[in-house]
Amino acid sequence: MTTTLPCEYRLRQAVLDGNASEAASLAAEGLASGVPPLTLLDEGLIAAMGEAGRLFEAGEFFVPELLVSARAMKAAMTVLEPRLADQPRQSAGRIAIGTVAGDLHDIGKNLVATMLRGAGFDVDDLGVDVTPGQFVAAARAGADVIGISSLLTTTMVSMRAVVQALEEAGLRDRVKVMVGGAPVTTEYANAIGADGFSDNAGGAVTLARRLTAMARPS
Ligand code: B1M
Repeated sequence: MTTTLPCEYRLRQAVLDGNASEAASLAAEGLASGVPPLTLLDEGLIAAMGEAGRLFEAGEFFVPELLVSARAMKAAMTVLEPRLADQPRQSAGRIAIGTVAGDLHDIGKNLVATMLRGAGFDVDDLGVDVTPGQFVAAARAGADVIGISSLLTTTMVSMRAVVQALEEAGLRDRVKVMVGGAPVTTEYANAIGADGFSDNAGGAVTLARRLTAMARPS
């Protein structure tokens, strides 16, 4: 008798193998067979990227392997995204989010943006390698919350420059700042004068709701 492994486990393996078409098909198969999109995300995609990071640290994966795994994760995300964001639309607030200057990691930031959209926020995705001036421009354009992501210990220091640039532009009283990314901690967020930190996309939504309520007191 042959047993088929659960879809989320096969999805995790497809991402680790860097097989983008297989990852997209398994995401679709999982949804069609009733696996919740968040299970496919957490136990398939996020688990795979965690393992890819472990293998990279152990010297078993190199940058090309990380890149093909990231590409496979993105292919599966295109399938999952509409299901993660298919809730009723009523603007919960405006958020501009980006990966800090010098940093090109965007998978976590994209995931946070998707979950925020799903929760009803208007999200302005500024992309990667975003300068303090670009964050300031987004705040001037009406964002209630500025979201900054950083995955590198060498780039997380630039988050402080964003908070300072908002202060210098006279916008800090009006706009809230939330930060996240693997090396970031609550202590670090407090130290640079941010208003909040989350270590995952679901928590980022809860935090964004709280900060928006503070930015728009009734
Ligand atoms: Co990079 N990389 N990488 N990499 N990479 C890390 C981050 C690393 C930890 C790997 C390792 O050594 N174990 C390491 C950093 C070490 C450090 O700083 N201490 C590292 C390194 C060293 C590098 C390079 C310098 C490698 C090199 O070139 N020698 C280079 C830097 C390039 C640059 O940015 N300038 C580099 C490049 C790359 C790739 C391009 C190959 C690729 C990125 C592809 C892409 O993003 N388009 C890549 C990848 C894939 C990784 C790992 C393996 C996975 C990152 C990821 O996508 N995780 C990563 C190892 C790891 O993290 N385990 C690693 C999945 C994602 C869902 O999680 O991003 O943490 P995460 O997001 C989470 C939370 O953090 C949170 O919610 C998300 C969802 O739960 N969150 C927020 C994130 N942003 C948030 C914002 C919020 C709130 C919550 O509010 C605004």
